[in-house]
Amino acid sequence: TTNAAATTAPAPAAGKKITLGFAQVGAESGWRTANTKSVQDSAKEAGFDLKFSDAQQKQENQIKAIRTYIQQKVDVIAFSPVVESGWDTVLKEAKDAKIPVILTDRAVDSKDTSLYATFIGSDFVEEGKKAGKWLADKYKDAKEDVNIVELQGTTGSAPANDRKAGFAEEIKGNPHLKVIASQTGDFTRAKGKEVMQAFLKAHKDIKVLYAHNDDMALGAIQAIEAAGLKPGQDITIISVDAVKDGMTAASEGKINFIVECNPLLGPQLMQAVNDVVAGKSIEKRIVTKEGVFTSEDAKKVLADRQY
Ligand code: GZL
Repeated sequence: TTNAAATTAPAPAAGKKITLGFAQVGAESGWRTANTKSVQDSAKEAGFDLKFSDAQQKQENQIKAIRTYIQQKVDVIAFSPVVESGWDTVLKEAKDAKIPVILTDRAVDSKDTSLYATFIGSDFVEEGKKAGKWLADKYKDAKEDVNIVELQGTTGSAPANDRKAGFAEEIKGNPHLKVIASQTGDFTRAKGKEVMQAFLKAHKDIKVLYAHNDDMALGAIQAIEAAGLKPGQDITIISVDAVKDGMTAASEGKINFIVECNPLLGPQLMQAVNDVVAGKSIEKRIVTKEGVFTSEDAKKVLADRQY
């Protein structure tokens, strides 16, 4: 279902204070910072006791945090799985301990969907398709090859897998649109800059950069400018997230198209926590609403952006 992101967190549940254990991915990007703030602010507003951990993008740290929450007998566990695989064992431990689990932001590839109550987050394949469709439209009359380089998100993560697949799906109809290099920048500025430097050294004729998030695009822009090229002009740049710094670069014409990925999942998460604790049945999949922005669009909305 597509639910409009709830604007206010639910009122605190009557009686016992609900304890929520949240195992966050890390603090790798502007998007993650906004997502963490949304979870913390919404938990406070909902009157929940929030236990929060930062896994520094390591799966073993997230698994450790979930085990700690199980020992502490929290009411609900929520987390954003840093990668898609390897969760069944710890999710079964939570299920055996009768602690419901809510997935936010990223998905797991567990076949047993009884291991979690719901998955609240974006449709990353759709995001990749939006990016690919815009590029395919832009180059529908191309007469010669358009060389594309791709900065992938964290290897094995749902957003990296799905944004790559969705994009490839939309450009496959035009033989001139060629992805000549594709490598992970781990969703960070530093790595995005480093990999883009390598791309620029290896390829002289890059026309397009598709970055799976704004932070990698912003790092790549530093590399592109250091190479004496104009981002958004010599190299068309498409990115995902639409966080403040990305939208600022877009408003300056350095990023040409941004696909929004809404980090403000806090209110919907707290609503789901309340429903699960109250024993209500909830949708297995809650998709967040999000749009797209050209440079022109970004100029218009920049001042009003919440994150
Ligand atoms: C997407 C989220 C991704 C963002 C990145 O929902 O998991 O992780 O696109 C973040 O900025 O690091």
